[in-house]
Amino acid sequence: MKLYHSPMAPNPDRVVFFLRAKGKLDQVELQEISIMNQEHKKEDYREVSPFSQVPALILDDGTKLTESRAICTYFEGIFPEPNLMGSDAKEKALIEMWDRRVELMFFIQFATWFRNSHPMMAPLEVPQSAEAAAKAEKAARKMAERFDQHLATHEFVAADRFSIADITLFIACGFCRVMKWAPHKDLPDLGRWYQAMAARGFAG
Ligand SMILES: N[C@@H](CCC(=O)N[C@@H](CS)C(=O)NCC(=O)O)C(=O)O
Repeated sequence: MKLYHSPMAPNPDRVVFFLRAKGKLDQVELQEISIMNQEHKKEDYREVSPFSQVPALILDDGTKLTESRAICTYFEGIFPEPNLMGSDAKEKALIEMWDRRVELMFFIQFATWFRNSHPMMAPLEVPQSAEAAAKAEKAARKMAERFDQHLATHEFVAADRFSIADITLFIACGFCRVMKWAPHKDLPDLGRWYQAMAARGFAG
């Protein structure tokens, strides 16, 4: 199995942190792809990932998985312990619900803000749109407040135990640094949860 990843990029980190939380990072061959050097746009990588995105996992039989959550689902199947995606129907649904909220309502909003406003992203997001950035920033900030409220009464994001939803939110909060924003420093309950997650060591 070969995992193409880019350290510090959030979607590849999601997979790497997930594997580390399972204690299985040594079970895959890792290959780094530099997004800033546009290695992901080269012809040979396009054969690995048709949308030129990282991460990508190539299985030993040649199957290509190129969505971070799908890659995590595969690892959950082959490395079932510790369980990070739910062990019964209700838990699976709760964890998926929260993980999708983090991804769709927070992380993607933040990424839209970042990609449409940061000069470093200009070559990748053509054309950048100030209007899209402003709308997405508002949505991301609002969602961070909602997570803060949720975490005031919950130790974990989903299902009252550590799961992929915690990993996804942890990465999203950390990635906010690229816009000089640290939601976990602004918001107290998000901050308490973030420190507890950092102490678990899955981020390396
Ligand atoms: N839905 C994909 C998104 C992957 C994605 O957007 N990866 C980013 C890095 S975090 C990327 O490859 N960006 C390159 C580009 O946009 O040109 C997943 O979750 O795997």
